[in-house]
Amino acid sequence: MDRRLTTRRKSPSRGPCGVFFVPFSRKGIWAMKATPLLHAGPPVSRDRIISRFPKWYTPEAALQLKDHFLDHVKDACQPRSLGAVGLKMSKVVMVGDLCVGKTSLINRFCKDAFDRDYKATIGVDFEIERFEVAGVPFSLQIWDTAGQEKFKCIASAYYRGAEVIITVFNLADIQTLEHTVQWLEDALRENSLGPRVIFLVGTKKDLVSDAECERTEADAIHMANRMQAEYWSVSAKTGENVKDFFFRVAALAFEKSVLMELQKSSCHTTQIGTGNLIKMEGTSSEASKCQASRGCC
Ligand SMILES: Nc1nc2c(ncn2[C@@H]2O[C@H](COP(=O)(O)OP(=O)(O)O)[C@@H](O)[C@H]2O)c(=O)[nH]1
Ligand SMILES: [Mg+2]
Repeated sequence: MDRRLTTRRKSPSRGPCGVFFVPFSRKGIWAMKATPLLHAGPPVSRDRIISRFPKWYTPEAALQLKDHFLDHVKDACQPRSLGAVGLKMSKVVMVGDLCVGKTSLINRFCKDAFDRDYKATIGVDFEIERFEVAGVPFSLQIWDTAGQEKFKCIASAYYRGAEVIITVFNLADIQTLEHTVQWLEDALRENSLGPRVIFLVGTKKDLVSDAECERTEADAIHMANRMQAEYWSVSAKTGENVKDFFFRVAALAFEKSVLMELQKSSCHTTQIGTGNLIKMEGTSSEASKCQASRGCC
C-alpha cells in the first residue's frame, strides 16, 4: 500500500464553528487545533514499538551511549505522571547531494521497498511514521526533497521547524561526504530552532568492500564529530541498518522533545502517556504570554 501523501502539506483551515483544523496524518485524520489533547489515530504497529533505548552504530560518533531513557524522561512517560510535558511530532529533514540515496532510504524504512531505477523525487513531500516510544505514542514527520538539491536551492520552508537533520552521503563517492558540511550549514542557517539532533549517514554500503567502507567511515566519523552528529552506515538496497538507524532517530528525537517539554513545564501542564493523545502547541494565549515572558520559543 502506498502510504505517501499525494498532496502537499496543507495549511490550517477554518472548519465549522470557527474551529481550526490541521492535517494530522496522511491517513486523513484531522485534528482540532482548539482542543488541547487529540486522538492520534489507530494503534501503533508492533514493529514500531521502542521500549529500550536503541543502540548507536559506533561509539566513536554517538550522540549518547546509554541504553536506557533518562530517569526523569521515563517518569514523565508514566501514565499517572505529574510531569508537565506535551507529546509532539518531530520534523525530520533529509539533506545531501542528488542521488546519494535519500529517497531510497526513506522508502526502505517507510515502505520496505527499494527501486533500483528510482528517479528524482517529485514534489516536496513527507512521510509520517508512528512509533510508540517508552510507552508513549510519538511520530516522525520525515521530509524528502523534490530534487532541488541538484540546483543547491532548497526552499527555507523545507528546513523550518526541523528538530532532526539527517545529512546523507554515498559511501562509494567520497566527494558527497565533503559536501555534507555545506548541506548542514544551509540547514542550520535556515532553521532558527534551538539545539537539534543531527545525523551523518553513509548510504549504499552494499556497493563498497568492507575495507573501503572502513576507510571512508574513519573520515566520516571525523566529520560527524566536527558536526556534532551521530554517524551511521546503511544500505537501502539490502536494508542493512536502516530500521536500527530510524529507531535511533525516533528515540533521540523523542527524548529531546520530552526534555524540552519538561523544561517548559512551568508554562505547560499536560500529562503524557495516557493513551493515543497528542497535544498541539501554541493554542493558548496564556501559554504564548508565558513563553514570551520567559523568552523561549
Ligand atoms: N546499490 C545501491 N543503490 C542505491 C542505494 N540507495 C539508493 N541507490 C540508488 O541510487 C540512486 C539514487 O537514489 P535516490 O534515493 O533517488 O537518491 P536521492 O536523489 O538522494 O533521493 C537510485 O538509482 C537508487 O536506486 C543503496 O543503498 N544501494
Ligand atoms: Mg530524492
